[in-house]
Amino acid sequence: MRPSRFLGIFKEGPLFFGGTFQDFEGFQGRSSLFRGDLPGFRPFSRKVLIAVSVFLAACSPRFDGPVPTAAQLEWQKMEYNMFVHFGPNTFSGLEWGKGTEAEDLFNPTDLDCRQWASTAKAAGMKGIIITAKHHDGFCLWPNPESTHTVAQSSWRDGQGDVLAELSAACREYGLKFGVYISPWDRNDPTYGTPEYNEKFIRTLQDVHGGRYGQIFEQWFDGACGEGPTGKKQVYDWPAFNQTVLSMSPNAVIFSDVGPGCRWMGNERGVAGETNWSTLDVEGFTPGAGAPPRDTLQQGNVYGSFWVPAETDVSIRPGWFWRESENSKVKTVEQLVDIWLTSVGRNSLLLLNVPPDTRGRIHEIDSTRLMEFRTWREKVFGNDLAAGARLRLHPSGNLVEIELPEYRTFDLIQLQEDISLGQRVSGFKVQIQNFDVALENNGWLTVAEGTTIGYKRILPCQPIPTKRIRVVVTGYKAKPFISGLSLFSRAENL
Ligand code: FUL
Repeated sequence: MRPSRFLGIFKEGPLFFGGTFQDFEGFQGRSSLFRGDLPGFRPFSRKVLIAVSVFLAACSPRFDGPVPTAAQLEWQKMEYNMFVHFGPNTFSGLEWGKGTEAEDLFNPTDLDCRQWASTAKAAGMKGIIITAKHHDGFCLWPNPESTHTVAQSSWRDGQGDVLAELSAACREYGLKFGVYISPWDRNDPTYGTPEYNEKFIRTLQDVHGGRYGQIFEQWFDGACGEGPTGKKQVYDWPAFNQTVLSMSPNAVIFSDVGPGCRWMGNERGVAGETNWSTLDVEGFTPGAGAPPRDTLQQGNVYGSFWVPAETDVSIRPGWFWRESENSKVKTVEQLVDIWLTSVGRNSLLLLNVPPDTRGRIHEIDSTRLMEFRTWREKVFGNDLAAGARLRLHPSGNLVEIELPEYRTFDLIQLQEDISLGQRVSGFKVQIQNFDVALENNGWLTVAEGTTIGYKRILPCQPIPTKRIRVVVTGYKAKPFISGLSLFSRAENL
């Protein structure tokens, strides 16, 4: 590789970015960047790679593919949120309540939404999404459209409102607040008639009307079973979406096909190794009319809409708490695997942590969440790319870094600047080590893949090296790698 084909970059600092043009001293114009006579590497900061990427984007041919909205970009950066399944099922042990349960069944003895919020915060999560209404139809708030709510229960003499308490707790702890409102309703007598759609729209309006503050995500499950009269509902999805967006314009709407974000296709926490944030949605609906599951897992390379994947998975076998599963809370190792196959594969992780019959997150679950956070801090808190120097090929196809000394890592994290769309369709990460690779000038491929997206984390063999390069082998448009980090499980645990 001729040095004249690289950009020289000159600023000290760690290897992660997020900066602006102003952060880059040499960013005065093209000539100051293309330093054809550069003998070698230059130190760089985390702020520089993104600045150069954006500069290259400006020089690149127009890219007409989908890009995220500001709300979707913010959403993606959250990375890790808490899902809360709570309601009559918590007390019955059912996963799908029948809708015939007496309202008094819902009777938490010590509800503490601040404990949920403080746990989520301490776990490193950024938001909480609660089942305001699950398929049994029971509403955790006094929904004037329903006669099957907390208002009809004797819990707190019918004066309780879980959404009010949780939204206030989220505000207090600096978390975003989201709601799951199931269209499938096994209690409502109008379910199966057009009247139900009108009622459901008014239900959405009630929650999004402002009394619970801003709602960052509306979760729509696609399930469409029978109601109390044995009829199924024909859902008016366009009207549901329009209602939410008219009242909460920044809400990201989850469903099998978005429009804000999509179901990732399974509940095991394993997103596709190839995972495009773009999807073809025309002709599809949530539920039975959704695209095949492998499409949901992988997205569509030339999909015409930006519909990033959300990975929902429970910390327990079931979605709702039951005592018998106290011994089955996922281990740190399982949670780490899920992190690598969700956040590490360009999706957001929505981890379900169901409160118990007291209305508190059980000690076993909260302890596990803290252990998991400690793991992440130990491993991801020590970026072995710190202090490295960078060379970036103007094409964007090659990023090469030189470490200050030999280092050994077993996880490689890459990021694309997705504000410019998702572009990379193939890449290799190579290290130089003449002891293990005699040919190809000592370069050895230690990881390779297809998509990168917002974040991609790849395990690799731990081989000491000073030089690493990312070779982009396929792309839809000029690629913009905006982050590269190196971590070691072996050395930090
Ligand atoms: C599913 C529902 O049927 C489950 O009960 C659960 O709420 C899960 C997150 O979505 O489709």
